[in-house]
Amino acid sequence: MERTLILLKPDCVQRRLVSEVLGRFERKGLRLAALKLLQADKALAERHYAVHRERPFFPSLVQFLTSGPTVALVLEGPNAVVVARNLIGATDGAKAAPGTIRGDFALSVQNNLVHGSDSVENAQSEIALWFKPEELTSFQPVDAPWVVGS
Ligand code: IDP
Ligand code: MG
Repeated sequence: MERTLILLKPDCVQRRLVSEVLGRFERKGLRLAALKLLQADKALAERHYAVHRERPFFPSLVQFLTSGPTVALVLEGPNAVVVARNLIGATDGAKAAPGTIRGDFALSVQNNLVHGSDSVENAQSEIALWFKPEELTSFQPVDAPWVVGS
């Protein structure tokens, strides 16, 4: 069982696509372990995207992530990291495959609606960055034998 950090970025909230995007993860069978709406400050955005700090788009990216509220969530399930990344699609919305979240709703490389952790290791540090341990829950959905198999 894995956990991954998902951000519904400010463009997703502004465009009222939160329920659509969250619904795709839920319908896949991933389950919520944590969920909140918050305004990210510059320090949080810079830490979240620290790996990109030398890239030319970094200032614009930090500005974007702090430009409005973000929905942060933790999803749990078998192979949650790669499953979520596949649902999200390629970084550039204009090139992302139809059927993926970005392929269906994004046209921009920066304003691409959603973040998903790219490895189990990064998921753990990103979850710790956005959530306190007591904000995380774990439960067994009643339909788990039907979704995951036994
Ligand atoms: P990912 O979100 O698909 O993992 P990354 O390469 O990790 O993509 O980039 C992090 C975020 O930075 C992207 O989701 C996007 O918002 C932004 N970004 C990536 N490449 C560019 C670019 O070339 N110009 C502007 N923004 C970019
Ligand atoms: Mg990335």
